[in-house]
Formats: sequence, C-alpha cells, structure tokens
Amino acid sequence: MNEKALIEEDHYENTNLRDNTIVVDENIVYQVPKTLKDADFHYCPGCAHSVVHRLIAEVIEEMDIQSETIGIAPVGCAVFAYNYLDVDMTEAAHGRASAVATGIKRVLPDKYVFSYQGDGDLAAIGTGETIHTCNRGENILIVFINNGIYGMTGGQMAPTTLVGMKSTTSPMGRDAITMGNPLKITELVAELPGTYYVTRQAVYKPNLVRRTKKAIRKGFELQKDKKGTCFIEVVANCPSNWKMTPIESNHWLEDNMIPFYPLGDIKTPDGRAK
Ligand SMILES: Cc1ncc(C[n+]2csc(CCOP(=O)(O)OP(=O)(O)O)c2C)c(N)n1
Ligand code: SF4
Ligand SMILES: [Mg+2]
Repeated sequence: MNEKALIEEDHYENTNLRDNTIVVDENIVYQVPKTLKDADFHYCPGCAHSVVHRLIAEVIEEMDIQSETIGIAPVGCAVFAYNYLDVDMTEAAHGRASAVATGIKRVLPDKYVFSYQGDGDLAAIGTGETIHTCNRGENILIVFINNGIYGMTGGQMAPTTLVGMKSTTSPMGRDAITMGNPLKITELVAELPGTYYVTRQAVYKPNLVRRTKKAIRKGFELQKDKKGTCFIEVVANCPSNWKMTPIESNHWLEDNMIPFYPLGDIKTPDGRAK
C-alpha cells in the first residue's frame, strides 16, 4: 500500500460521522458546516427539509455571518429548525414567522433575518402575514418549503396541493371545483412592489441543490441592499405523506410538481425574469 493510501485508510479509521472530512487529492469534498449543531435530524429519510437546512448552514458559514444571523422557525415539520441551525433562532406561532421576522429586523436592521416556513404555514395559516410582509417590502429572506401537503399533522390538503393529488382530506384527489385551485403564492408575491428577489428552486438532483444554494446565498446577500423582501420557494417532497419511497417521491415531484411549479427566477433586482 502506498503512503497516500495508508494516510487515507488511517484517516477513515479515525473519522466519525459528525466530523467526517473526506480528502481526495487534497480537495475537501465533504465537511459538516460548523453552523450545524451536533444533533441528528428528526426528518424522515429523503425529506427535502434536511437538505435545505444544510444549505442554509453552509451559506451562513461561507458568508461568515453566524453571529449576525437570526432565524425564525415555523410550526410544521421544521418546528425544531433551531435544534439544528447554530444561529440565534426563535419560534413563531403557526403562520406568523414573517411577522416575527419583521419585528426583529426592524429592531436589529443590520442583522441577517430569515424565516423558514412550510406551505401550510406560509400559504394557508400565514397567508395574511406573508402577503403583507412582502407588500411592505420588509428586508428579510423568506425560505418557503412547498411539499404540497401538511406534513407534520399527517398529510392533510394544503393550498398548494395539486389538482388530483391525494391527501388525507382529499382521499379521492383534490377536486378544483369543490376544493379550489392550488395557490401559486410565489407568483403572487412576485407581483407585489415590496419583493426584491423571488425565485423557485428544488433539491431533488445535485445540480438543483447547487442552484438552490446559490439562490439562498443571493437571498442573504441582497439583504444588504435594504430594497425589499427576498423570497425563495423550494419545491419539496414529503415521502412519508405522499406514501412513497424517497426515490419515488423525487420522480413524482419531477413529473407532477415541477410542471405546475416551474423552476427559475421570477423576479430579480434587475426586473422580471420571465
Ligand atoms: C393556528 C394553527 N393551526 C393549525 C395547527 C396545526 N398544525 C401544525 S403543523 C401543521 C401543518 C404544517 O404544514 P406545513 O406548514 O406545510 O409544514 P410541513 O410539515 O409540511 O413541512 C398544522 C396544520 C397549529 N399548530 N396552529
Ligand atoms: S412528514 Fe414529510 S415533510 Fe415531515 S419530515 Fe417526514 S417527509 Fe419531511
Ligand atoms: Mg408542507
């Protein structure tokens, strides 16, 4: 065995899952960000929440803004986001995260303030707060995880549930006539004068994970401009309530969610993207 292989073998034997640095030809290809706490995620296997948490943690670490960032956790599966992200965080009542973020940002305007919210939280229970926060143009970042369902409470229909999609409260599939049409709240907030950067991303493929990370970084960086609300939707899976394996849920998301919720920038500081 040559010297490099010996070093690598020794390295692997001396690593554990939390401090797992893999070195290939001197380039670090994987490392747990310091902005993630030493806690195991409670999320179901394959759930997009954990990927997005990690991306937020990476961006905060890379921008070196850990001590300047304040997050607002939602009610929903991400209710324990403060157990994972090692930044100052507070919890908001269901749907009220952007209102709480507004208060914090106004008192501490130089902090980087973000809310992290599911679709039930942001587009159902907190619709009023979401629309008025974006309309006022609060200088915060809203990260919106749209899995088309109320995940935490057992898979009830959300405003974002697709027509025909089954949930515990639409067991035959959502019927637009009796249950209404799915709500594209991201397009809606893009119409408001207060939004500065609005984009829709996803994390079911590696290249999309990288794009989502870039969008999150942009959302944080643009807070310095103080020109309005940054809003990032992540079209996400919920394998447990969709009753699929993680891989099946990613295929289903690509085939069904993405045609209705197309990915890409909707509004940028330069103007409307499309
Ligand atoms: C005012 C209020 N209404 C309802 C609930 C119950 N509740 C808790 S989490 C949740 C669904 C959350 O769904 P979503 O925001 O989409 O998050 P996910 O779990 O899918 O990530 C609901 C309805 C609550 N806690 N408070
Ligand atoms: S119930 Fe759905 S959204 Fe919640 S952790 Fe599990 S897979 Fe993720
Ligand atoms: Mg949801």
